[in-house]
Amino acid sequence: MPERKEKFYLTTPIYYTNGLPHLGHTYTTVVCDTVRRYKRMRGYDVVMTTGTDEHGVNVERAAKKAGIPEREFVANMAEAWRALWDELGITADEFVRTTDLEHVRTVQWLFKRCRENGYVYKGHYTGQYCIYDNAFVNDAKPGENCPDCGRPLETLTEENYFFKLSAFQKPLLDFYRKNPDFIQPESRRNEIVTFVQGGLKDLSITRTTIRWGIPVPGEEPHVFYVWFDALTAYLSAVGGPDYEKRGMWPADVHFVGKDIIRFHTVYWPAFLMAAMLPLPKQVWAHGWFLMDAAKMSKSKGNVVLPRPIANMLGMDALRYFMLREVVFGQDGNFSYDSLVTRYNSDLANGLGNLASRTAALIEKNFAGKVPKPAQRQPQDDALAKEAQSAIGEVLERYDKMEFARALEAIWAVIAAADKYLTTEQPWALGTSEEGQARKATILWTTAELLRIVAALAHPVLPDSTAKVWALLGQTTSLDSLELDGLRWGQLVPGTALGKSQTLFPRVEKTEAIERIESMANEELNSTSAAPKPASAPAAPATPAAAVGVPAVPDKIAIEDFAKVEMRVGQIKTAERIVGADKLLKLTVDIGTEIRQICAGIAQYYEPEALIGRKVAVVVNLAPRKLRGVESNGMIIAASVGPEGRPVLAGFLEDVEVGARLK
Ligand code: ME8
Repeated sequence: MPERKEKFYLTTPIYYTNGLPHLGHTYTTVVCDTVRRYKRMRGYDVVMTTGTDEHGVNVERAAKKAGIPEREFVANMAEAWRALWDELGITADEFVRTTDLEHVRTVQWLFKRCRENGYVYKGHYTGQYCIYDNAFVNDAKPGENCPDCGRPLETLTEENYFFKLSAFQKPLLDFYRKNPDFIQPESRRNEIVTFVQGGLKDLSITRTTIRWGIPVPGEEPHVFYVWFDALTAYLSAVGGPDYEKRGMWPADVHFVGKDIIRFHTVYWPAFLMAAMLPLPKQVWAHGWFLMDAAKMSKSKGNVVLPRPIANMLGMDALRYFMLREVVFGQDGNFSYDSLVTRYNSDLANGLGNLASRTAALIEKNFAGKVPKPAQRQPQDDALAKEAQSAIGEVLERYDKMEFARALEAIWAVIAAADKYLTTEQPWALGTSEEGQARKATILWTTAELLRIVAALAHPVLPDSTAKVWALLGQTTSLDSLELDGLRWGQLVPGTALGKSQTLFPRVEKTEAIERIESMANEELNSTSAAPKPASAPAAPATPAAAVGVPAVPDKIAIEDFAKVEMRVGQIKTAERIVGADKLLKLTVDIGTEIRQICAGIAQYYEPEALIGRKVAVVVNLAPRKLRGVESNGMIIAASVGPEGRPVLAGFLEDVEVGARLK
């Protein structure tokens, strides 16, 4: 353990504000949060930064589309990101926004230093530019599509400031050689070394075609190009030009996805070298979370949202799954099926069951107080030895960012304890003095093992391990426990157990998946990536609501309205949906076909009373699932009163089924 509190500074990427977080962003952020918690438990003074990357063409466009000023657009988005992390229990110390004044000041300062040192010059650049990725695509020809996102490239010529990246080939290669751990994992390191060996072109770092960016002082209309701006956020979060005062820079580790490794391991150290500033110690690039073997992205429509999973199974379950299922650094597949399987087997039947069994036995046999162990037998010692040696192994695994291995080691101990209880059968021992003594030893041993498990798993499962900790009657905060002092044998006999509670209630797989999916559908349908417009009333204070206020500009053109196809429909059947008290499942004749549509009117309309009724139907909505039931359209209703009572829109004259509403 460090003698004086040593600092540890770690970061997630600064995420773009043209969308909201999905499982991929959650993964990097959870990893970072886990390491933050772990390092704290190792006695470090830790700072974790996350934040939002708010400049550039995409934001300019998205704000325009939403009909609100950029500044307001990004403020709402940043708030939505921050609120979601809070809701998910992510404990970042700094949330940096690239529109923060402190950040603006830092970018301008960094530029000045690079320029004063002779690494910046003015020139012209023509290239093929992907406005979605905010990057020129080297060697691309006009008319080609972006190799990353497949969108058409645009030819761009403009006066730019250039950064002399070419001057850093040798310094960078020297740096990689002297700091073999700088790029992780190893395979990525080789990739970058080869790339740099191939030669580096100077880099354009300003734009004149973009308005929404940090101005280059005295050089308007130049604004900084996204990477010079974004990467600097890591420095501005911990003091910017005054970084020495805060004492956190350089970063100990930047966690990133493999998509942005080059920016972090080539550009960023080169900018810092040019400015004569200390370089980060490590960049850790992890792989992709894939959904059905494809990278998750909103444009592919295969995004997984964290909130519905956290609501259904708890955030700890998601954290556990992400860190256990995937070897850190490699790609991994996500499926709801394996998530729920792991939840039931490792959490409900594994940790949860061991904790509740142990507590119940202590409750029953020792009036809820940790018993004093008596004479030990070899099998008790064997288990103790296994738990004690797991401590060393788990810490080593965490140190190497081998999260899956760390969890495997912890769960091996849980499995050993299960086996031990099954073999020793404390419940079958009588109440004789001898029986009680043996029971005391067995239950103290299991409880002590649980205490160690809770401490070791805490960085990954902060909530549930804190519950185990409290269950074991521990009154100190688990967050501040020093892992270096953790030893077998510290559980004090006589400690009164805390209140017993179910940590991970078992779930039925199909039902759980359906519920997660329907919550995800609801979230995706009710929220838009764009935040609320200027004219809308303030969003309610709940984070969920703050995230999802659809953008409604003041006025829309007639072409926008024409996109919505509404027709007169006639309800043929109506029934309630089991487990969804607000929804009715309807079949509706829309003239050309019979559609199944779910409507949130069950609390106000009896199904039977709806048969034959003519209603206004939006017929060209993309199908979606609500509570696992497919819905193919939307019935129009007024929303009345503060509780939003639905009142179906209807017609005073008889109208033909299928007639279009205009
Ligand atoms: O690139 N699997 O922001 P971004 C795993 N603003 N991780 C994923 C993922 C997936 N399917 N999808 C996204 C940017 N990520 C820039 C960064 S930093 C100075 C500027 C994670 O919003 C992963 O960490 O596109 C990836 O690097 C990051 O989100 C990209 O986030």
